[in-house]
Amino acid sequence: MSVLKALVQALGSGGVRVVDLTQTLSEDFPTIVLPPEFGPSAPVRIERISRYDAAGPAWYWNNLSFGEHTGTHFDAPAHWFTGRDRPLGTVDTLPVGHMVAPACVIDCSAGSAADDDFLLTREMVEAWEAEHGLVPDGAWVLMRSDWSKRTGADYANLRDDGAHTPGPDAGCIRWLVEERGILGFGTETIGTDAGQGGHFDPPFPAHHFLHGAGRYGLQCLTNLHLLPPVGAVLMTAPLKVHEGSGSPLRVLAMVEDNA
Ligand code: 23J
Ligand code: MN
Repeated sequence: MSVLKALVQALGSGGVRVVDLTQTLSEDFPTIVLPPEFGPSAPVRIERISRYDAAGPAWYWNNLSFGEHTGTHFDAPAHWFTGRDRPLGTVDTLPVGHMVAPACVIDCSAGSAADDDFLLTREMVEAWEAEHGLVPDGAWVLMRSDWSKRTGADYANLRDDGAHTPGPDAGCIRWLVEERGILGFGTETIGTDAGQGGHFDPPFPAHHFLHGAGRYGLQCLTNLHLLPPVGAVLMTAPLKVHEGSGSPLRVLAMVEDNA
């Protein structure tokens, strides 16, 4: 049987399920907060045009506005200075073949529950590999922190000295990019970098190394606890915005029940 016929059949029978890894884009979902000397991201705004009323008796629609890096969103290589000269580095030019790719899920939920500043290290990924096999070339690595289960101020977790959220350390993300050839790195938190990543060397190492190598980021993911450590396939198509550095998107995972 053809691969696509088999897939359609498995989707119909429930052998393959589609899991939504996307947070609802709403006005109260937290937006990244940078130090005040930097330009701020606009928040999400959903402005009613009409809803079966005088402004439109038979139709409902809204005007949307938001920063490119709001809600569950995609970071393109051009987002960071290290990726500024990458060919096909903006969301309108990305190779669409990269938008369907396998995912490895590393469970950091226990460490993240014990320490808001938990850092994923190369050694932890190597321990994961000893159990599940090497991270394959061209895969997403998703850091499960269960951060998506937090609500309100606990999600951004801002203190006087900035955000306190988990992420990869510099050596880990560099190694994943250079030695494992990952397609990208995804988190449940507001950044692909830890909340304190601006103080790392180099600053924001996930942005630095991923985008410098033409790789991608995903942030504000949810439902990572529903994915197996290996075997899920992600569909990640950002909006085709002219020269966009990233965009909110729907992130879907296909998961095989008896994988
Ligand atoms: C701009 C500046 C620093 C960071 C970010 C954006 C993000 O985390 C993002 O959403 O890409 S760290
Ligand atoms: Mn971003």
